Amino acid sequence: QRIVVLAGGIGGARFLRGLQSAAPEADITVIGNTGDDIHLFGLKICPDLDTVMYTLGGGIHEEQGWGRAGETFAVKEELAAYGVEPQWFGLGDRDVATHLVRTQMLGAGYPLSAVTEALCARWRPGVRLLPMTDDRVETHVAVEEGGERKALHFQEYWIRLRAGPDAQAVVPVGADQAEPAPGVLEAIAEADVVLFPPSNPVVSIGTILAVPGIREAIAEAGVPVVGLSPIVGDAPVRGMADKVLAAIGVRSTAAAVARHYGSGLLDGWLVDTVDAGAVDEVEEAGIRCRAVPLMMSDPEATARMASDALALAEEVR
Ligand code: GDP
Ligand code: FO1
Ligand code: CA
Repeated sequence: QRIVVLAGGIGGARFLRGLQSAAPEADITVIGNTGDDIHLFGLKICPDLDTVMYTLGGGIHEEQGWGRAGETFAVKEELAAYGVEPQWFGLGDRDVATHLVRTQMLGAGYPLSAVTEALCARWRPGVRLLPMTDDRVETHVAVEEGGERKALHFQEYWIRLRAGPDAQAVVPVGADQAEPAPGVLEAIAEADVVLFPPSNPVVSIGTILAVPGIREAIAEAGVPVVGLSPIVGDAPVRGMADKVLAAIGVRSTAAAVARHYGSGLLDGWLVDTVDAGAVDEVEEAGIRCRAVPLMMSDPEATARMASDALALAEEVR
């Protein structure tokens, strides 16, 4: 079975681990979000690709959900001693090696997709990990700070401001000019099922869908498209999905997120059992819906979520 998964960072990566254990024989292609990418200190950093690669490859800091296990921050401290900005970004020593290899290969002319494949040769994530695009896309968030409207890089909004101020707009800068990376459209066309893990609907999956051609390819693939809600009990399980959903005028409910994707894209949607009351609203929108436990509290619970998503895909096929 060929499964395509659109993934952000933590939510996507943890779900993928469950999917691998629920469907060990499946051939999984991950289309990763690169809108969170940032250039700092001359380095190209791809947080969501790295989160998927480290999580599936056994190098992730488990409790934190991002960055390397056993991380130290000598480089960050030395940079701070020079007084160079920004100091809000947690640049880990082990993680730096990944950014150095990536930046060096990009400088030598390799596209990000080839670089990601080279990094994965070490981590062996057990999936084919493709960036959504080889082109530069950076998500920016418009906020009002001190009476002034400014656009910040998503990482600055999330890490420095902890998503405190309301987001007035979210813009995947460069997405409209980007092309899907090699293999992305082919993987979608050859898929037996497409899954949306409980990743952020705006700055993870929304950004991937903003690359021209990807949304259309999914809608036209003619295979079940099933998603899992990242919103449980009218709030994100973690992160700032509520803030970025508000910026695009979508309420933070499991049903509102399903309707935002729409029946033109989604065939099936899983909500958590606490949101069982939302099932009718989702089905009225033309999307088959089931309520099942959606907390990725341990590997077994996560694997059950993946099985439930695959079962719903068979139901709507
Ligand atoms: P990020 O890039 O690291 O922010 O990760 P993703 O975009 O892949 O996923 C973030 C989303 O995952 C957030 O909106 C969370 O609400 C959601 N999430 C995290 N853990 C869980 C969980 O255990 N269950 C569900 N249903 N959603 C989760
Ligand atoms: N998240 C933080 O909250 N603080 C950090 O300093 C930080 C550094 C960082 C470095 C590399 C990386 O791959 C991820 C990192 N993250 C950090 C996580 C990242 O900001 C976000 O969780 C995702 O981009 C949100 O999708
Ligand atoms: Ca992300």
